[in-house]
Amino acid sequence: MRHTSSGYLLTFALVATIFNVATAHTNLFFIGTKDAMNPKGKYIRPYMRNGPIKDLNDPLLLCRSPGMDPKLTEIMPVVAGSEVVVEWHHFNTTESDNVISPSHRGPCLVYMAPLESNGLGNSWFKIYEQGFNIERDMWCTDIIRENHGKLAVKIPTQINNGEYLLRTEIIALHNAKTEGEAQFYPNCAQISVTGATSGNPELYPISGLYNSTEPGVLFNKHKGGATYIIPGPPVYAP
Ligand SMILES: [Cu+2]
Repeated sequence: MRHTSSGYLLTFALVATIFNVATAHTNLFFIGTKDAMNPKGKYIRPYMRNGPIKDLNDPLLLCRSPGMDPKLTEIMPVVAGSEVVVEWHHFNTTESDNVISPSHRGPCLVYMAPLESNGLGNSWFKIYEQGFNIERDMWCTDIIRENHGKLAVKIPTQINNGEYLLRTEIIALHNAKTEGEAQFYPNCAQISVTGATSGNPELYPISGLYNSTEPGVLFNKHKGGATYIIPGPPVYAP
């Protein structure tokens, strides 16, 4: 059977599109502690899709959630200074789930904001970041895949007690050499912190926090992870 070259191209594009849909993306499924994870979605703001946000002005960059009413989501009690464990998956929790496509390499970042802000305005501080590990030649995404989707994050002690949004974010850099093609995968959980000693972290907005041409967002993966600069403010570490 004879095909025109454009027919081949069309078929190739179609297959590539299906392949992408089937092998991309991720969402935060669980939050808990080292001892026990909570049921799927508990304490996590509802989400509709596992695809990325690419437009830095998209309001979904906040939490990738259609439901921004805090009352839709329960609030997980957390003691300051302890670790919460967050767990991403691609489609499901079977052994064969790849957490996120191996092609989707990049950093993980975690932020907190007082729940009463609902994440709007200057309300966020960064509590965790992991980019590229030179000794292990692994990005944070490689490490969470190795850990079956899990990442442990310490809640700071020098903050005020109260209710917070906990925003997890993966940035997939596989296409990020083109402006506007870095892929952001944010999710938000709701936590209530006790046992903190008070503190005064500097607060930043999510909208406008990243710039489409800064080196942590516009990045050619072939330069290698060792040169990578994680975007956003420094981790709050009093
Ligand atoms: Cu994807």
